[in-house]
Amino acid sequence: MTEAAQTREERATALKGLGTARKRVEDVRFTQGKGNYVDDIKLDGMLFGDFVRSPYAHAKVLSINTEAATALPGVVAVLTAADLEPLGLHWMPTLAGDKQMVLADGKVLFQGQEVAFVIAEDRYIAADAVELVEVEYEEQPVIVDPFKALEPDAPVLREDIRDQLEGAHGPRKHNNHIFTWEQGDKAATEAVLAGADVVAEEMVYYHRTHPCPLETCGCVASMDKVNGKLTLYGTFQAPHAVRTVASLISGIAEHNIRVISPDIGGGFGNKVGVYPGYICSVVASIVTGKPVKWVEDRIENLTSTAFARDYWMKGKIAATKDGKITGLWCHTTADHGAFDACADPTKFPAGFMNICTGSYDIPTAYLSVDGVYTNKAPGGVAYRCSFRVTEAAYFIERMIEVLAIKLGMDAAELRRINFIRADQFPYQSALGWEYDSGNYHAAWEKAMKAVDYEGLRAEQAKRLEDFKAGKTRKLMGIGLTHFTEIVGAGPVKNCDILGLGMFDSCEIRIHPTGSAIARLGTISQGQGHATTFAQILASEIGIPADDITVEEGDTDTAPYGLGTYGSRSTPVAGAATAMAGRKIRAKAQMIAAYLLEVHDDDVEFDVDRFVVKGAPERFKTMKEIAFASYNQAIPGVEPGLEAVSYYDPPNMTYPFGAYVCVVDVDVDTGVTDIRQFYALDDCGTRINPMIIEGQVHGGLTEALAIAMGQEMAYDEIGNVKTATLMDFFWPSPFETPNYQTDWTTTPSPHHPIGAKGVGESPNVGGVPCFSNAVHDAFRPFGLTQTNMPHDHWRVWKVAHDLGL
Ligand code: PCD
Repeated sequence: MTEAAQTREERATALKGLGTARKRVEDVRFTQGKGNYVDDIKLDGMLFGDFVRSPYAHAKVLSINTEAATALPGVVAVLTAADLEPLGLHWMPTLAGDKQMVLADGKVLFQGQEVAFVIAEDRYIAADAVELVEVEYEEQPVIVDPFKALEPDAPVLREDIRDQLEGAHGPRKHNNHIFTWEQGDKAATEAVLAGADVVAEEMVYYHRTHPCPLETCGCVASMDKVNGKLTLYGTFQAPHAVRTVASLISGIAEHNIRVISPDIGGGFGNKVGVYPGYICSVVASIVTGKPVKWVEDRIENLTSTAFARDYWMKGKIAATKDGKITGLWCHTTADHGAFDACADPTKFPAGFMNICTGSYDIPTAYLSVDGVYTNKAPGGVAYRCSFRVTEAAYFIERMIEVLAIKLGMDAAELRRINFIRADQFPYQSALGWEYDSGNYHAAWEKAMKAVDYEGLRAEQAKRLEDFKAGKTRKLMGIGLTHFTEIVGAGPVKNCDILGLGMFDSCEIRIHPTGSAIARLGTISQGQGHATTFAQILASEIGIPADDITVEEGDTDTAPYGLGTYGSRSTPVAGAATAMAGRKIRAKAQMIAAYLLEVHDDDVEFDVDRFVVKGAPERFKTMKEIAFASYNQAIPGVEPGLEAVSYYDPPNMTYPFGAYVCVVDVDVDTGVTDIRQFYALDDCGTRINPMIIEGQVHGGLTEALAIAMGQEMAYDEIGNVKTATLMDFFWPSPFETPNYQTDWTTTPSPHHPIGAKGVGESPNVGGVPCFSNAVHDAFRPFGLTQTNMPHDHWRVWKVAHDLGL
């Protein structure tokens, strides 16, 4: 069909723009095994690095003997802290303003800590040489419990900062204390608690877990000594930030460093931070003059890279006797492990934990967080959550349930009467956020109707009767959650990492024949950015998504950006994409008007062209305009059609959702069967419904993992008990239930296309929903709170302890 014969709808469909379930362009290579991951990179003469790691959680390092290892044929060098010290690289700064040993400097502070780095001709020789390095340790008392860490006579973990009373986030009150962070009005909240009709109080623990991406962390460092250029390929979620940090700590000028994130096999926050492996690979490449590859194995990934959660959240929630919440109080003890390497914006040492008032109109609130050192791995990343939002959502959604129990109320009704109303947006929360938009009541009613909530409760009551009559040994639980996320860090005035403001970027070049390339400061790890960002542009500039290449992850070509995590790509880089598109469109409008010999204001954009107002037969398509821009552009106007946008969002976006989970719990075996899971998500304008559905499925499955079995467990001397996938629960299709997905659409008022993030939402809402379902099954027998993960043993134990 010729272009002229197409209807307006046909032209719009051909663009595959916003709202289209466009197939993922990335999957052509992924499904054929043609992805290009770090471990696929093979450079001439490349060497391999491998770590000697500490078997102890806390020990002095008395000596390191590398002789036998160095003597092994094929071994090129063995690096220890003593080798890095002259370069000032035996310690490195962390993202949280602390510092971390790159290689053990006199002592080790967690099991799996990096002690020496072996460089060899191949991976296997390196592994053999690791075994030959002899390290003499002297064991020290181990602390795995953050409360014990703060006891007056607790052993001092961080000798390097002993008696330093000032930390990166204010005063330290103990040698194992990192910071105190306070938000809200303490006195007012305490007054509300003191005068309330009802106060429910609970300790809510969100256990330590790990993002555990399918592909572990790794890099290839290649120092070209002739040209003075360092190329660093790696599994980086924030390639530009890595370049800047690499320049600052190595002294190599930033223009001489090129960082490339190739395809990444899942990030989930694990690949935001900087690890000793990167530093050691760079040093090794500089020392040997050859490229050096380092790729972790699974045990290394689980035991030494960024963990998630480990928050002890003590809560008090006050309400009137008919259930109107009047105040919320929370004190969190945050176990940050041996070094404070949490990846949070600088001003937020406990991330966005202050979103813990959730979806509710809570007039008065107070939050304090104490960060504590223990003998565990450092990290503290937002595992599919925007900087501790998952902890916050779990906390408030458990506290709502606890309050419902105390009030003897239905938990759905308690939520309903406390939701922020649609007419209250933009809503100012008691802990300092301005929620951009929402319609919680509408989402909730839709969810309740979809699952036939009343019907479920009736069925549950009948089941309970049968249970009590001895006719069944299975209880039924109904889990509810209404969550509010905060994603899209963030306004530069509030959010920075190491002083780098958290804006993001997009640069577009339209080629003469009307196709285009867009480059962004973000980096996909499986999310499908090459598919969705092209869709945003297609709708903005009228060029089919199929004709737009989206490129990310090469700092030599992409505009500076802060990377992909915290569901920030759509809210920030997605906005930059739309804004850059609008710049293109503005210039295209001038060119079209010039070519059509009318005033700029007399043409209007229509899907894929500019038409003369009132004369639709007179138009110039974007294809024609693109060509003209390289040829007969307006006299005095520079040729070409390019634009760049660096977008500093005015606010974050606040996606939300209403989830319901139905579980059958076998009290004799502790086996849980997720019968139904309904997830309604509102992420504002939806770019690609199919990708959103995939994101929700993935996030819910990670939520299932966390709530029902996944944990980083330590014994009392700091041994990691879950260091392999035999012990660390990773759900397969066998354990994964069916998900019913649904949506409402409440656009963000400040985002150019009204979109909010969605990638993390299902994890943030999913964890409390699964957990609430298990708790709900036992509610009639007096259970108010039990710790996740709800694996079979723990569930059986709850039933057993309740005398069932
Ligand atoms: N979207 C649409 N629409 C809307 C929104 C969104 O469509 N409205 C889509 C987009 O475009 C993309 C996705 O979806 O594609 C997502 O998005 P977002 O939300 O914005 O996000 P981003 O930024 O992109 O990403 C991030 C996220 C996160 S954060 C995480 S964890 C995870 C998620 O993402 N990760 C991952 N998802 C995923 N997927 C995959 N496949 N892989 C991975 O790795 Mo963090 O903080 O890092 O923890």
